[in-house]
Amino acid sequence: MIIDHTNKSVKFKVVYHGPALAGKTTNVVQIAKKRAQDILSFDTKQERTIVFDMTKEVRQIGDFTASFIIYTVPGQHIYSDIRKMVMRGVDGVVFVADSSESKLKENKEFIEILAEDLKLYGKTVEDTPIVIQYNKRDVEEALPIEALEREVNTIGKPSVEAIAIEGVGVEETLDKIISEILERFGRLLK
Ligand SMILES: Nc1nc2c(ncn2[C@@H]2O[C@H](COP(=O)(O)OP(=O)(O)OP(=O)(O)O)[C@@H](O)[C@H]2O)c(=O)[nH]1
Ligand SMILES: [Mg+2]
Repeated sequence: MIIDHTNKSVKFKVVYHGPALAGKTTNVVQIAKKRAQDILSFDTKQERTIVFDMTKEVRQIGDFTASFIIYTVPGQHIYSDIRKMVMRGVDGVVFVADSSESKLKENKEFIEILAEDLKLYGKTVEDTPIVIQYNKRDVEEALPIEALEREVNTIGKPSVEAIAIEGVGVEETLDKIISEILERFGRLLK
């Protein structure tokens, strides 16, 4: 978080985390597209993220202009150093889970990885605004939400259903993480 009193602005860093191919980049592309914004992407020829993607959302909150700089991490394990680097200074996390039954193990593993990545910077899952997005609700092998809540959301965070490729749930997820971040920010100011 960066607060600039002179310009009455505050900047927050939002990171889309989660396993490879879950749909993190798809979310950020949809967000950028809706705002007719450019997206800064670093990916391989197969469109796998190797560094991060980045876009931003700006909202007026009272006197303050709040900017939310949005990043994705690469989900592939070979890029774990980059993933950790992107997590530096994070204010809020969207954990994108793939709803497919075959991805359950990976989702669960990644919840642990998220906890470790936060710990690197002295943060905890409990104290960090986190929203879980159950993406790919359209696939045939999508697990019921109750099963995902029980198996993946072991950290008891708010969750949103999505079909990011169609833009479904993308804005709702972003709104949710922004409100979680602002709520925490409000508490810090008290
Ligand atoms: N069926 C379906 N496919 C989706 C959905 N969202 C994303 N995809 C597809 O899933 C694949 C991976 O999406 P990405 O957004 O690149 O995944 P990522 O999480 O950024 O992956 P990494 O960068 O490797 O970590 C792409 O082929 C997307 O088109 C969805 O809601 N439903
Ligand atoms: Mg990606």
